[in-house]
Amino acid sequence: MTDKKIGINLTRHIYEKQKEHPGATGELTGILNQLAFAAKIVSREVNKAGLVEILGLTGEKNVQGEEVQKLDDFANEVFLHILGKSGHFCVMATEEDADIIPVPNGYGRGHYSVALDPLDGSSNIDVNVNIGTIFSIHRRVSEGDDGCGADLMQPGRDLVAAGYVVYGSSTMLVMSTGNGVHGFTLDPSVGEFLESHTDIRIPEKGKTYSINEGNYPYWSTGVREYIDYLKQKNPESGRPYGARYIGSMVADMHRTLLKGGIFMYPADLKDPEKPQGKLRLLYECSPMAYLCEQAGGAASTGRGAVLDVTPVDLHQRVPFFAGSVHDVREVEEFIAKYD
Ligand code: FDP
Repeated sequence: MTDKKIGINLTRHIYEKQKEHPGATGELTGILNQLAFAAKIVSREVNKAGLVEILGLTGEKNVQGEEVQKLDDFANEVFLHILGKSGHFCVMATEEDADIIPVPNGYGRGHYSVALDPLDGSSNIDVNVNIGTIFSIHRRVSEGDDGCGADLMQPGRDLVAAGYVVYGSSTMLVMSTGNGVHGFTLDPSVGEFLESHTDIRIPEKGKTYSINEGNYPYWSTGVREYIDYLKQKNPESGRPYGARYIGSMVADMHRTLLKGGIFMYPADLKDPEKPQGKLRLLYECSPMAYLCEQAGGAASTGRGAVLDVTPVDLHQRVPFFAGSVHDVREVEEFIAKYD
């Protein structure tokens, strides 16, 4: 029998990567297994969402002032329950909770912190469009028993692992532990994530741009000039670019990782309360930036690497431009020139 016939599951993949690091304790393997388990539970619920009473709003608003969907709530509970009791973490944070989340008593504290967007792209839930989970894992920096905010508020450069799960035409887990980016597709018949995309590399230059263009009047001059430029006819440089925007960060980034191009959520003047754009640093931009760089791409705030931003707030937002190196450098040039 060959690996090709049976497939390599996530556990074996992580185990084999771990063997390349003699000092590894196996804790990261345990973490990724628990994340995969939680993702399977959420995937099961997403797949039958139209059939059971789980579509729609809870009637509450989250810390960001956004309407909470029932599936948002469910995914948040599943991930916190499973990860909180895994013994691997000292503290957690999610998009749904204003403050850091302590690990429940009686389950031990581990050497890591985790920040999560349990269900990203919530506005797409009710219309059966891809949604996802994003996770980022840092090694704890505090001492003592319980972890604290400092364990979470670390630059993306110090991540030890990050990834996402996309619940789409199939459920995929894409992650990196600092050795490239690898993708695993859930085989529902055996209930395992099987390796399907080894060492994902982002093409150096893309053909598509991905942005909510309805926000055009609210962008800076640099961003508007860049988008106008992408739409000009210039076959030698591959323009005009095609447009692709799902409005679900995980799905848009998944396409960008596999096919190249650029995904953007710039700062805009639409909402004075969100002058830095919409996407959150800790559990959206940092982990996606980590994956981009691990796949040979780039991720920028427009003025520097996202991974170099030191967080000052748990739910901080940053402008985000990520994907093919050529395209990210080009938007940076426009921003430097016009803004
Ligand atoms: P959503 O509001 O549906 O949860 O950060 C959340 C997010 O989706 C991202 O997944 C997505 O890229 C972005 O917001 C979409 O925002 P716009 O609706 O403003 O385009």
